Amino acid sequence: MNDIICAISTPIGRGAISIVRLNGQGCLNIAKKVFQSKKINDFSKLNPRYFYLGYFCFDDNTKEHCMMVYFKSPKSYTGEDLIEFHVHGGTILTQKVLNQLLNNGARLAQPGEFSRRAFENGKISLDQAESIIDEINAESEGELKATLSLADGKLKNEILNLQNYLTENIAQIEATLDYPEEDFEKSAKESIFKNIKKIDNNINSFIESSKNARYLSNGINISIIGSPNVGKSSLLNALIGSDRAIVTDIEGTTRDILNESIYYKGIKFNFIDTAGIRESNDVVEKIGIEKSKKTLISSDVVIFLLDGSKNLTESDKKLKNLLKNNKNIMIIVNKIDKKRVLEHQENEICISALKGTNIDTIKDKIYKMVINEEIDYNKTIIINERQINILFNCKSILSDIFKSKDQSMDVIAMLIKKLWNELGKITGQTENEQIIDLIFSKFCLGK
Ligand SMILES: Nc1nc2c(ncn2[C@@H]2O[C@H](COP(=O)(O)OP(=O)(O)OP(=O)(O)O)[C@@H](O)[C@H]2O)c(=O)[nH]1
Ligand SMILES: [Mg+2]
Repeated sequence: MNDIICAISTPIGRGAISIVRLNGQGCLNIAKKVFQSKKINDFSKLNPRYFYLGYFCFDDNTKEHCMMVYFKSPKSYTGEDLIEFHVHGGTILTQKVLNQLLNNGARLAQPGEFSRRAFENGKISLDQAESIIDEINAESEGELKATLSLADGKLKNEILNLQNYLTENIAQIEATLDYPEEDFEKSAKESIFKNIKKIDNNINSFIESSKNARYLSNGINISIIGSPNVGKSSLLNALIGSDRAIVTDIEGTTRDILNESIYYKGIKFNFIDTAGIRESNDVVEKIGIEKSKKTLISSDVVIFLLDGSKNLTESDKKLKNLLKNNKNIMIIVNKIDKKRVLEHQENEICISALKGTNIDTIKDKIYKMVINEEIDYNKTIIINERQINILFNCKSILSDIFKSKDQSMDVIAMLIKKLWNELGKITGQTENEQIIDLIFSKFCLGK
């Protein structure tokens, strides 16, 4: 039987409430020693999920007014008996409550140990555990939305359905092995490959949904590149709606990279203002220019900014040439509040960073360029890298299955079993112990 563990489940520091968790069969025996309430005569008859107001009692005879709630196995987060003490927030007090539980026989939980027990007791699958971590760490509204639906077990259920489907196929193959007449085998093979095609379609749509994963988690990196004085820093300020970058009419004002982020339709847009690119003898400016060129490589979108009130300069022409093979490039003509001198540019967007004209058009265009279509959060969106890798492994097994059409039923059955196993890694059914350990070690203490 698992031992009794405890941990502070809320962030350490000053706050209105702190929650200390105590978990494991027999934890009521510890609670009995430290908690008193007028409402409780007999701890074995506690009302589950009921907030008891009472006192947490310390060995030095001091008491803390607090609440206790009891979750009876199996209806708890971990599937085991679980008690939460809701005490006044504060580092010393919360630590004192924890120490009292430790002194009465509980052990300090490892990070993620509550969730690990939930997994071992079948309360959550591995993908659900991962979506809980991703949910806690979510950095954008979009990432949060994607993880919330998975935490409910949507992916787990879809994977289990696919596995059941495969199990039926394996059963069908085994039946043909018992009746090796050729006709029977041929028709069985046909129906099996039809089913495998359906599974392939499902995996494809999972992979398709994960295409936006990187952008949901890390955001879109957008660098603003151009010759000196075209208005790059002014554009950054207009995009983020704040005077973050220094703007002057002196060429070479920006000498270092400047990063600022905003959220647009739930996605994080990371804008990078760069030093104007030109031939320069100034040592500091030269370093800045080299950095500007490097940011090009790590950008998802490059805004190439031009000054509409001037003709193309030599440095504009060189830059245009440098950028011509870049795929996500936006040509933006700035300063349209002034008389237009610049010749028309292909696919240009005209703006005035100074007056704030057409700034939202840029944001919309970036979203469409990268995300392609509006994200449908009702679909299963897989954003977890481990799960995405497994899907690619499944694709490669599927391609082996398709190639095995002329092989014996034994070989086909072996490959289908391999696919079943690979899918099981997503839910944790067939994942190896080391990876499971690694996943739970990413949890915070008390979760
Ligand atoms: N009329 C007008 N002036 C602008 C506009 N955008 C920027 N400017 C002016 O152009 C000058 C240069 O602007 P910055 O934003 O510093 O240009 P930059 O590209 O960051 O320049 P460097 O950092 O030196 O490479 C400033 O005087 C701005 O006020 C615009 O849309 N219209
Ligand atoms: Mg600048």
